[in-house]
Amino acid sequence: MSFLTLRVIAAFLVTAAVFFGSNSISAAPQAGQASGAPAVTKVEPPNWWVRLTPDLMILVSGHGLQATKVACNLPDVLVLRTEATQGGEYLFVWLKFGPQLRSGTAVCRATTPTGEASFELPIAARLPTAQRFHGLNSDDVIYLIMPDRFSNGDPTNDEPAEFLGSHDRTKPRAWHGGDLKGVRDHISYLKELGVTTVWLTPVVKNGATQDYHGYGAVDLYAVDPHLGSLDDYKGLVSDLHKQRMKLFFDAVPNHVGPKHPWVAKPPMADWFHGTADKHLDSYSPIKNSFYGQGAEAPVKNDPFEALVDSHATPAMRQNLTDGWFLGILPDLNTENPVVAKYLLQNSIWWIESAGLDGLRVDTFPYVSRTFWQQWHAGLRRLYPNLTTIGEVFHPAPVVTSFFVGGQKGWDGIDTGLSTVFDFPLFFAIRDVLLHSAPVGRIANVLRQDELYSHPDWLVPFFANHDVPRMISEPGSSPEKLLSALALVLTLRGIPELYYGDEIGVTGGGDPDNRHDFPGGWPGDAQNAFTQAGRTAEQQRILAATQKLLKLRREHAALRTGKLFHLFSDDGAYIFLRQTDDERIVVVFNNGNARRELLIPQSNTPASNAVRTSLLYGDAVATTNGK
Ligand SMILES: [Ca+2]
Ligand SMILES: [Ca+2]
Repeated sequence: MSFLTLRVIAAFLVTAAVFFGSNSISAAPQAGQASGAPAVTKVEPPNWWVRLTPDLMILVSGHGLQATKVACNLPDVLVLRTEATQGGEYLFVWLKFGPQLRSGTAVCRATTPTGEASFELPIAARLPTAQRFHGLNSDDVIYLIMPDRFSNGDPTNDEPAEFLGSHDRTKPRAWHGGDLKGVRDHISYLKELGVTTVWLTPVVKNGATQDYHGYGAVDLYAVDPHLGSLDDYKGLVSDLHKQRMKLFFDAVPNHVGPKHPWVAKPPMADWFHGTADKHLDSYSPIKNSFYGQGAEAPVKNDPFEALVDSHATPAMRQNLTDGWFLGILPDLNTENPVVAKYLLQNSIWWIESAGLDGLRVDTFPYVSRTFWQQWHAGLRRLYPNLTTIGEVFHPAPVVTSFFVGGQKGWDGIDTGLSTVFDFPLFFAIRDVLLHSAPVGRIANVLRQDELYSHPDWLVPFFANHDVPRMISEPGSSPEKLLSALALVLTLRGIPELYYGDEIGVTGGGDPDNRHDFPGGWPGDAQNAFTQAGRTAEQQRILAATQKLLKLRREHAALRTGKLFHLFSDDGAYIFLRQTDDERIVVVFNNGNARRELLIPQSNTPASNAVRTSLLYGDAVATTNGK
């Protein structure tokens, strides 16, 4: 039997403020376009693939597009029907593909009362799927990067011509110049660190000067020019795949940015839930006191209780699912089948374009479960192994598990979602390490694992881009950071780490938790990507992180072993992970002094162990088989 041990020096009370990290930005109306001869300005999707789907819906933007007839030149591209909206500023074209379809470019002509306009749809053969669309399992470790803040691989794209004034590294809410090439340039750093999967915050084109975070989309079919091009994105995935690593795309079907052209001119009257002038706010009307919570209790998480409650009225849920997030972000009407089709095709387009292994799904509970069921069914028909991880920002497993697929909720709906980020464990780890909460809180989260169809796919984490850096919380320390790291890397699931925590990057709440990675920019005072450039403290934290990741790689029990509680009280938690070949015990002491604990071995998976060897840490263990 091996023995692995962790220690923590001290614990103090702090308050963690957690909130979602999008910025407030106001809608700007688009200039009106005179009608006249028809013209096409945009085609969505811009291209497609042979034998991927039997049909396709195209959204053509422009003006004068009141087509009386649309026909395409390829014999196996059949126009089923069309619909012009907004006085001819949008034209929907539903295509059906014949069985003989070959790769090529379909040229489609729209005839209108004032003339003719054409658009092209390149249709390509699919790339081999063997090395793509694999999905994740507990052998993987996710590393979250906000690409604007990681590394500037291409200074020429720091301030694209259409976004003058957007770049300023001295301003925490401005674009800083990091990009896809910067991530690509540091794949060897990630490989040496020991993570397997990169999750990038959204790379789609954003519209406001403060949208460096990516959550204010204005074009769902383009890479933001600050970050690079679609070819840069495909190249990043290709380079990661060559290293047997994976890429996650951050999908946001709930909303777009206020500057999206649709907000001023929606393609359909009910494209959004409400309008820029009149809409609900996503904050629930449910007061804390409704479910017996203290009315004065600080709000630390999103209010999803009414969604889970089979007794709630539709009125109690509507603000959550139909309201504009933060009262600002335009909420897509995912009950409109045309919107749903657009969003499914958009996800397929990104997955197919880049060979993605999965999607992180933003603001999951804010979208109807019927939409998720259909969206996942559409994705799984093509990519059965794809992993989707939902963001459900809530501390209760009974709430987070409600949104995971593989099981039906009270509404009879299986959302199809692979798994969720383990926010209950996140809250427990932070409360234990930072607020002196009883360590038993960790076992209390784990005992509820059977609420999930696949607890082994849960994503334990202690930090992301929406919460203050662990190391900078009041009362925190490098030892607390390392304890949090060790817990998420040894408990069950697919762990997620947040860029920079491996070297102890500091920072408070958003946007202070999104500092530039030191050394990511030419001329940076230090380069923490290299050992020579790291401070002694950064090197110490990095070496410990690498060591823990290496142990996880080398010991299947830490990845796939069954987890047993051996001991739990206010100050310590001891668990064992077991496979057929090994047993590893993890000892977590949240006190500032050594403890001696006597753990009965009888009738536990440790029952006949007579020898231990230390894998990590500085505890001493002796066993006598009893
Ligand atoms: Ca750049
Ligand atoms: Ca919504």
